[in-house]
Amino acid sequence: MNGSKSGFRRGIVSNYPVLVTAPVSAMTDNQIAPLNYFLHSYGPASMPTMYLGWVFVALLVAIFVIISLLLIWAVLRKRSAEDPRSVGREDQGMQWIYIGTGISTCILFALVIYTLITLNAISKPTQAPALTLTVTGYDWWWKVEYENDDPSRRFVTANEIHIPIRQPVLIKLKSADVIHAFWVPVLAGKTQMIPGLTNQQWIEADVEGVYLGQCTQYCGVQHAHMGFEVVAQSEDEFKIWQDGQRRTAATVFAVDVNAGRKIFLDRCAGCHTIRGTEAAGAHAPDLTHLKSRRLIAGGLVTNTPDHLVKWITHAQELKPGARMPSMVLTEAEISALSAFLSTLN
Ligand code: HEC
Ligand SMILES: [Cu+2]
Repeated sequence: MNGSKSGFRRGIVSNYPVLVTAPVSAMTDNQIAPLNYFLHSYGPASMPTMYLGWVFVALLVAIFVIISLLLIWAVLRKRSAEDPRSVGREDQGMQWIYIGTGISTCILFALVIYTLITLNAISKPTQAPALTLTVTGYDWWWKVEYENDDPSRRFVTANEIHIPIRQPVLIKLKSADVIHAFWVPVLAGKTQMIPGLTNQQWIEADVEGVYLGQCTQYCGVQHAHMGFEVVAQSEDEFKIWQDGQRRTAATVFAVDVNAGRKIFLDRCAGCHTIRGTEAAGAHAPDLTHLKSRRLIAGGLVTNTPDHLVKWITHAQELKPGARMPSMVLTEAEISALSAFLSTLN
C-alpha cells in the first residue's frame, strides 16, 4: 500500500490543474493564488479589509524607515567623550518626547477610527442576501444546507458551496462537534463555528471562479484536511446547478447498479444519505450528487473514480482518524459499488 499511497499523493498534485477546466492563461488570480488575500480580494466583504491591511503596512513601514533614519543620524552625530565640545546631560530634550508621543497617538487614533469604519462597512451587506445557507462543521468536513421558505426546495450537499456572483449570501455557521472556523480568504474574514451557537457571516464574489476555503480553528488531527471550495457562478449557471442539486438521485436500473445500491444500503447508509433512496444517515456527507463535486474528503483528493475507490477502501490511510472506516470490500463489491456511485450525478 505504501507505494501506491505515495503515488496517490503525487496524483493529487498532478491531477489538480486538469480539473480546472479553463486553460492556465485564462485562469483568474483566484485560482492561481487562492490564499493570497493580502494582494487579492474578490468581494465587498473582503475588499475594505484588504485596503485596511495596505494602509497599515504602508504606514508602519514609513514609521519604521523614519525612526531608523533618525536613529542612524543620531548615532553618526554622536561626539566622542574626549571631544571638548561634548556636553553632559541636557534638560531641553523633553519637548521632542512630547512631539513624538503626540504624533504616535494621532496616528494610532486615526488607525483605530479607520479600523472601526472598515468593520462597520463589512458587518452587513448593502442589499438583502439573495441566498441563505447553513454550514455545519464536522470533524473533518462541511455540511452545506441551502435554505428555502418552501421545504421541498431545500437541499443538502457537502464541502462545495455554489453561489451566484455579485449577490450577497448569508451563511449561518454551526458546529456538530468541536470549534471550527469558516474562512474563504479572498472573500471574507474568519468566523468561528461554536457548538450550540449559530454565528453569521456573509460573502459575495465579484468574479466567477473557484475560491478555496479552509477551517482555521485547530479541530483535531485532520484539521489541515478540512477544506472546501466556493464556486462562484453566473446567475444562470447557479440556477442550473441548484435545480440539479434539488433533484433526488436518479434511479438507474442495471444489474451492477442494483447490486451496488444494495451494498450501499447495507454498508454505508448508516452514515450517508442519498436522497431518493432509503439511505438517510446523518453523520457523513450527503452523497446524492456526489459526482457533481470536484474534490472529496474535505479537499484531500480530486473526485475521480479511482480516487473514490481508494478513499472508500483506504480512508484511514489517506486521512488517518477520519470518521469513516476503511471499508473491507471484495473486488466484485467494489465494481458494483463504483457502478452505483457513478450514477450519482
Ligand atoms: C461510520 C460512518 C461511515 C460509513 C459506514 C461510511 N462512511 Fe463514507 N464518510 C463518512 C464520513 C464521516 C465522511 C467524511 C470524512 C472526511 O472527509 O473527513 C465520509 C466520506 C465519504 C465520501 C467522500 C464524500 C465527500 O464529498 O467528501 C464518500 C464518497 C464516501 N464516504 C463513501 C462511502 C461509502 C461508499 C461507504 C460504504 C461502502 C461509506 N462511505 C461508509 C462516514 C462513513
Ligand atoms: Cu475544523
